Amino acid sequence: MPEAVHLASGKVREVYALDDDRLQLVASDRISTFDVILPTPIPDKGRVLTGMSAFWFARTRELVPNHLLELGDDGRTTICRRLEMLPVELVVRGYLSGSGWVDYQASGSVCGHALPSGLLESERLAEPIVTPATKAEEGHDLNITEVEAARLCGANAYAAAREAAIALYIFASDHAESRGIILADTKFEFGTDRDGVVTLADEALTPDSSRFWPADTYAPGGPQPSFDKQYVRDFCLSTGWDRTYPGPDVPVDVVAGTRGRYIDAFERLTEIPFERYLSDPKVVM
Ligand code: PZK
Repeated sequence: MPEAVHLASGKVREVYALDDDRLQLVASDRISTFDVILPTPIPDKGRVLTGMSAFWFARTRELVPNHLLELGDDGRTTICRRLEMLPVELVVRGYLSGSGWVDYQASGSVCGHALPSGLLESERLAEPIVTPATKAEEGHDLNITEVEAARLCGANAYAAAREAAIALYIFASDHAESRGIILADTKFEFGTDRDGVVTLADEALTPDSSRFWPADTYAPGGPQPSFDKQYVRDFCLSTGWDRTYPGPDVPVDVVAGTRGRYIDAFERLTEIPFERYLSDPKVVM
């Protein structure tokens, strides 16, 4: 293998260039809660997310072109096509939660989408909306309107990305719902390839880029528990932690419970035993 050149670090992932055309994304086992990386990793979390993302890329490749080329044998490495990234991310929201709920309460709309009055927190929307955001290097992404996003990306590229994002959300949320998981919202990043084709990139439809809620306890009118992170969030808050850096060390039982939730999400969504993924990551493709 030629030397991989480190390009960028995310909070929980690293990007390396393999050559002019290919990148390598490596997912760590780090976990963030309330936007703080905890000192204790969750074993196999990076593999779960890498495998889940590759599963969706493989199943949606006819719907939307994507950057996936190969998975590494370590299960945490994605080899992908190098694209020209669009300067915005696209969040598709099927439910009213997070910053969408905050903005709706303040203004009755979310990123320029006027919504009916009287909606509850976590309520399902009549149809999914696309709420773009600019990618902030540090701190929080800034929500923008679709008009602003079209100006930043070019109208044609933005239109293609928004249609792709909605199609992906409908496909994945239908699939997840049939397996007992609500995909409340999810963030996509797109790029253009050498021919100008808008192409799905980054990781997609994972718990780190989405809100996954257990369907069996769904109850609009308040916040919903996160399918994967709720144990670790509840533990962190139970220590009296003030949500600033550094977070608390996580005890072994909370680590094990959280790891189990990630693996449960993987197995429910893919219908592939996680042990099979570990012995051959390409089984998801
Ligand atoms: C690209 N990031 C975000 C930051 C990460 C990921 N296919 C691509 N082509 C060109 N650039 C990127 C991609 C992808 N995916 C994505 N940075 C560059 C990012 C930090 C860690 F894993």
